[in-house]
Amino acid sequence: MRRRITDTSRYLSYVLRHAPGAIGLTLDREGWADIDDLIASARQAGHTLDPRVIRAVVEGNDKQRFALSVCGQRIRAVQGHSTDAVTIQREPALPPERLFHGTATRFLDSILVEGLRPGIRHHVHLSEDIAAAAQVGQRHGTPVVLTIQSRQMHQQGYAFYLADNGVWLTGPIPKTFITT
Ligand code: HQG
Repeated sequence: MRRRITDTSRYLSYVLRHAPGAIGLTLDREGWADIDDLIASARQAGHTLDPRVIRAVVEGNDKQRFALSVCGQRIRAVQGHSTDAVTIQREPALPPERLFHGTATRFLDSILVEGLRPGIRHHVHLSEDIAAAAQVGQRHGTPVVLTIQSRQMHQQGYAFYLADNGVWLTGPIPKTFITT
């Protein structure tokens, strides 16, 4: 079961965040997909999804990456999108004094010149705690955690959003707000 949960979680991340069109799935602007449509589109693309496994992925996910609608008929990724099909409307939020961004040492030179960029995603992702940021960085190589002066940015007009799973989101971060 664990293996199926991991596989399904990866697959859902791919189609719900990045490439719904790859399986002919339509998401609304808020990122929601009808679960029956999702299962049917996946099947046509040669991938079998089990509704019980989908539910287990949503409920058991370590990072709460996905959410079900109140009626239980729809599913979405709560953050991390790159697809242009989705623009989740979020209320701007007041960030804490500092937030943390985990990255890899090999990106440092570039980041300290260019600042942090969202890359293919819609936002730069930030964590409230250093350990969580270090785990994010580890995905890319030897991790390093950068400190972001988030309250100062906010005071200067930069918008911040808090995703339902506690990940902070913002736009590009100029280097002046970043310390190693
Ligand atoms: C780096 C995971 C060079 C940036 C995590 C990062 C997160 C630059 C990489 C979520 C740069 C992009 C997002 C610059 C940024 N020069 N490198 N100017 N600006 N970078 O995966 O933040 O497990 O798109 O530091 O938990 O690593 O998928 O972003 O290393 O919340 O749910 O470019 O993905 O969530 O990598 O991760 P990513 P991320 P899930």
